[in-house]
Amino acid sequence: MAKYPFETIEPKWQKFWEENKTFRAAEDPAIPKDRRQYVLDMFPYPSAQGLHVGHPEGYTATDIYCRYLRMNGYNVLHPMGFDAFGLPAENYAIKTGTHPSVTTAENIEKYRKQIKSLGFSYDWDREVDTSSPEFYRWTQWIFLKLFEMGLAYESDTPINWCPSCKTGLANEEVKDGACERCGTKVTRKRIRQWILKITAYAERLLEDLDGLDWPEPVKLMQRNWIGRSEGANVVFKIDGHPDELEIYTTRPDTLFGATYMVLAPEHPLVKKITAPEQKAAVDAYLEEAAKKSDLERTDLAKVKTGVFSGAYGINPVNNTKIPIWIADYVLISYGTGAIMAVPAHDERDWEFAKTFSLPIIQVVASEPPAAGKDYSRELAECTAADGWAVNSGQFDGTPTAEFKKKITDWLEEKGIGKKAVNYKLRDWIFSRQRYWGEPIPIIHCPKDGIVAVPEDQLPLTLPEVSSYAPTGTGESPLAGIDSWVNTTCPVCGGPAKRETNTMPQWAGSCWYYLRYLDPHNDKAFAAQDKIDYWMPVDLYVGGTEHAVLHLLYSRFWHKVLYDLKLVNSKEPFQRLVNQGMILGEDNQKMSKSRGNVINPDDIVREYGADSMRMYEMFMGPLEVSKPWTTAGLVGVSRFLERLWAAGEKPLTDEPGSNELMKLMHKTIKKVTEDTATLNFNTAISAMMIYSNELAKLPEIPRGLWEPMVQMLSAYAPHLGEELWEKMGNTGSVSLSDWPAFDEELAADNEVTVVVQVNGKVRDKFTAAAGTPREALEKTARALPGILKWTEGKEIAKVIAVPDKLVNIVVK
Ligand code: ANZ
Repeated sequence: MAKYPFETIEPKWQKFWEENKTFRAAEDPAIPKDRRQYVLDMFPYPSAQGLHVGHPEGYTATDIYCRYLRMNGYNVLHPMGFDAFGLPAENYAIKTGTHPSVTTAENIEKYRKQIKSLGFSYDWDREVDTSSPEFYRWTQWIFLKLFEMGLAYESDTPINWCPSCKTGLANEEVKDGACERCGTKVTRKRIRQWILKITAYAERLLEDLDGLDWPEPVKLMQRNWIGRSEGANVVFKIDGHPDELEIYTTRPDTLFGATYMVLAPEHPLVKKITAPEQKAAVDAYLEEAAKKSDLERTDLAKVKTGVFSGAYGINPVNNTKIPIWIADYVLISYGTGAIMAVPAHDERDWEFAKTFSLPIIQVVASEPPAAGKDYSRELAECTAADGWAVNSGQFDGTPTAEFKKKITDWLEEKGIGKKAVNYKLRDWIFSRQRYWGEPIPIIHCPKDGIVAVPEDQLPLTLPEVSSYAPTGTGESPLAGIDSWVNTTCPVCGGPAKRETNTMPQWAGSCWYYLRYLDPHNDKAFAAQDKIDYWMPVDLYVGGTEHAVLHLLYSRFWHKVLYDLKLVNSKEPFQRLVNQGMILGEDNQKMSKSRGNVINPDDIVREYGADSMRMYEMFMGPLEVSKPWTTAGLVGVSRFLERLWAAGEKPLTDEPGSNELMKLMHKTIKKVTEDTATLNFNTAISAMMIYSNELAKLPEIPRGLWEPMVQMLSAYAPHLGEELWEKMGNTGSVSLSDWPAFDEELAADNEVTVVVQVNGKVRDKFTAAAGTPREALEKTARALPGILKWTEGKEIAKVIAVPDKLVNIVVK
């Protein structure tokens, strides 16, 4: 078989597309809104390692889809860029002294080349680099809008601190108590921070999830992260004290079971109500608690600690005096920072009561209370489930849900309580004490306080520094550059100092999808008409790792821009698809230490970009994780070789047999529907079956060959272009119309063909009814689920029963 010359074809067409700007997107007003599609990839962080096989997976999927849409008359926006601020470049700078901008530029160059070598149809004129001043000028501008709206504020708070990266971390960046990046145990450090008030948007971030076409697990993760909880705030009097103590509870129905109360160590009442004889013990406890992270404090498995304040609260439902304790399992940052403790029905309170021998009173029973039944005995274990009230005075027998409502109404009537909603979501710690990020455009003036850098002075560019190493004092390396730090106040003109913290790595990706719309605009982050033309993003494809970070932060920024009437949609990404992970041949996650990493460059060099693209799409459904198999890759590459060979055959103007005509219409229908729904693997199988039939002919009817080449061009665009040209066409196949099919001819349905190895069912595939034996056999043999069983074995016999099954007998 003639070797398929991808080495010459692929660069040839890449050059053609680049020179002709084939995939430039323009805002043609004649194309109606529903014929415009904005298809977005999660842009890469340009690391020193270069692209990994996971990148081409999502990028190929969107590329096929975009090519399909264009050929169907859609105006498609499909851009690419680089998320270029971040720690690796900075850490490398600390080691080698190379400026992060130098390393970043080199890495971007490498990524761009790699991405281009895969033949994706991006509009490269729209490329963005979040670390370029032209880009981050607008990141800073949006920050100033947040500041003007009171959504960016300074606060001296204890934050998560990574002692190794020497920087503050957002809650989202802490995994199991350790720094997400380096794995070092996170500690608490009180430093001055810039914080974004994402909590002001909690309700809307939650509500608007409903209207999004996103994978349910991602929505669920966001819902849990936002963590809406409904309950009541209840006011307790403090015995012999003028102050009152307000608590938050989700179980106001358990008020009769409150046997003590707890204040968070940081609660302002601690100092006021602590009895003199308890002061020494309380002070010692506060000091210990300050050293722990929220995670350590709330860990259920940890031994509960606490100290008695010496004061008593008065339970409003029965006027019982209950002791007020101070304990670090109550967080100051949630609810009111104080609780009523109901050990019978709350696990944490149960542990605490057991530790400190506090009373436990059951107030919920698992069945309606029977007359005469005794509920005064101590429970054997804590039960959090709903049930019926007991030991609750006139409310006995009331079901939990009803009781919650009743008691809340009662509290509201008395003016000692009210309905309350709380969120787990915390405000976003937005400053980093590092160099390679956007400088925060703020000036500190001794007279005027915190002042915004005037917009016309943006971008506020990063100055050169001699050392990139973090100072570890809680200040960024920028703090060491006097000439940059010392400035004048824009309000009074007096001497003032610049903010030296930088923004976190998430800042640029919060809005990059908007910059693609108008990347060279120096008057606005994007022109309004361009935003109106394209937004929201119709399809966003990327990995699942961004479920709560990037995808929540960008939704928040987008809503702020929406409130400022700067964007036209409430949500940035209407539809989200998560690609599955590509595993190593050993079914394990690819990693250097396992030595199972596949380098896309090697594959492109050896088999060509089209084989790489086709194979990654043929491996299985886009959303599932699947292992790499070299045999599978070779199979796909042979398929492309056969197509190439078929393309060398003479074309005839004869129409071809009725049978083939029918198969053509069925194939077009299948490929059309599967491509539109991102079911690329099954579309590829259909093309394989059809083209194998065509390849058997001595001369191929033009009318049968042409649609094959067109459909192929979405998947294997270089080969598609070359075959199109060989047919005598001029111009790009990607500008031709997607082939149409005749419903009637395509009708006759598909069948599921079961594939057995030695009589055991191992896989199945769908094929057009009537697909001949040899075609079934070929498809069956190439299935990844079958190769597993046949590789390295001798195939003794293959039995194919059309429309039913293929049985492969191996020795
Ligand atoms: C009494 C009670 C009885 C509670 C019961 C639970 C079960 P979510 O669902 O997470 O919102 N709580 C309130 N504020 C707290 C704080 N700052 N730190 C730690 N715990 C706090 O949980 C709300 C429940 O967590 C509240 O309801 C309160 O305990 C506790 F059978 O009040 B509950």
